[in-house]
Amino acid sequence: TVLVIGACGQLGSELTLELRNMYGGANVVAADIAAPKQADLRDSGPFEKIDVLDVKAMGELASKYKFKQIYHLAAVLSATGEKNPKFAWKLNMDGLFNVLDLALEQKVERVYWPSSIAVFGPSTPRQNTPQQTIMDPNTVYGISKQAGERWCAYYFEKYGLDVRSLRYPGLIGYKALPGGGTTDYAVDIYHKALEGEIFECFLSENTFLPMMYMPDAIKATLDLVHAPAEQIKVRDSYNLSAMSFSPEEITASIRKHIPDFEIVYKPDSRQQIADSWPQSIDDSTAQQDWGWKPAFDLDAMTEDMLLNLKKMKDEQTLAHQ
Ligand code: VAH
Repeated sequence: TVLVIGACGQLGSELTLELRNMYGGANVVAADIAAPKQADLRDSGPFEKIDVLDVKAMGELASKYKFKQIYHLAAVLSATGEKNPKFAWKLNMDGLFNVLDLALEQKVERVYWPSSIAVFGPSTPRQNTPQQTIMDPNTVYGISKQAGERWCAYYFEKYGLDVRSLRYPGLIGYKALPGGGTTDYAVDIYHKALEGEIFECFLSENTFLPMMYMPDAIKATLDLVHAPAEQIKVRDSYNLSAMSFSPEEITASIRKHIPDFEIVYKPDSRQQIADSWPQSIDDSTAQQDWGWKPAFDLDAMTEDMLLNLKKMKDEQTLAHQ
């Protein structure tokens, strides 16, 4: 059985659905602090309401199902974390410790835990950021991801736990709305463009950030988890990349489909977070070690996002009639 913690989140909901396609719905347990709202997630397999900080409940869950793999995706993201630093640190770190210790106890074969480009900071080289480089994150989220990477490497080296990790760029998907990320303007922009609304962008027009379309992020995650252990040379977290773009560039891409789409730029506190992150990532180590190769560039993502968002909205309209 496979456990996905944080299964209702932006990444978790899509990863759970893909894992259920691969392993069968009944073999993938979705766990989160609140029940799923998405019908396909709710109706495709078992759900367990749980707080990853509740050690007792986590132990009972593991005894009930005997997990072979655990994907631990529950975390507070960058922007939200800055509003509640101590809670963000507690959830992100104690949640990880609970999962790592549980995995050791239950002899779980594989643990997956996401890191982020947020582990890099203002002194990190911002172009083609290397796999090994200076890391001075200045968000609680980034600090928790940097510390989390060190602990994952420690549990591998000291206890032999096969835990694997990717430093995701900003992730863009159409199924679940994101929660509190600095890159999430790039999801909201598609919804507003489709609704014919003017989009207020909280980053300035030339803010370049590493980004990835959700299908590529899901493929990278499953390719990494399923790669033979001897191919995995990086045990803190792999740099991962697909594209980099600015609000100006995603706007131009959208206008190829919706010519009169309008955007206004109103940078807020998230601008400082974005300015502390890399503008492009060198993921050659992931390419060499386990054959990573993205499929979607900006225009391919825009086309697929608008097509699927429109389909979802039409279905929702039909359902409400
Ligand atoms: C965030 N979407 O913005 C997340 C991600 C690289 C960004 O870590 O916090």
